[in-house]
Amino acid sequence: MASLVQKFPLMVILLIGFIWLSEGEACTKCPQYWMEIGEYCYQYFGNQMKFHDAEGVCNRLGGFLPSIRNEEEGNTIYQLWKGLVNHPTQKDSAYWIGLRDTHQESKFEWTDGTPLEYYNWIPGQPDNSNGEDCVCVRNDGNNDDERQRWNDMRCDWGQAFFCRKPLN
Ligand SMILES: [Ca+2]
Ligand SMILES: [Ca+2]
Repeated sequence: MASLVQKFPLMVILLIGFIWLSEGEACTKCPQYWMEIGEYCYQYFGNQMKFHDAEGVCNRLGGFLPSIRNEEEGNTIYQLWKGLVNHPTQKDSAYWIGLRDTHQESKFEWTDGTPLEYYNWIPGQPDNSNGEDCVCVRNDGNNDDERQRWNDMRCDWGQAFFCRKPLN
């Protein structure tokens, strides 16, 4: 290596510069343990947590529980989840999304401030049964389209979740 440095000093300087630049570029990607999909970084937390605790974890990491703006986005998250768990057809075994009506009953809002313009409720939901104010994907149905529909449930129920933050 020493003789290489003597023979090709410029090459060594260029190589070091290239490594430095590549690492600089890595800062525009998702951090370690986050998955990059489209404009966002996702991290999955399989340990079940209450809704507000899960949202708190995401906030501390610079993100939110995911909002879902359209069918494609909902499906992206669902497919990601399905690829991560080993019981993908187990009913009720799904994940929180960042939707809740804790401020005013029946007025659902996304925690990240996204306007609520798309819904994918299970028929008959939300039913506010026993004061349900937080929304999850229920994983109940005969196919992927049905399993990624939403149910309001009690916020103090434990669920797995994703955190999401924008790629920047
Ligand atoms: Ca409610
Ligand atoms: Ca419900």
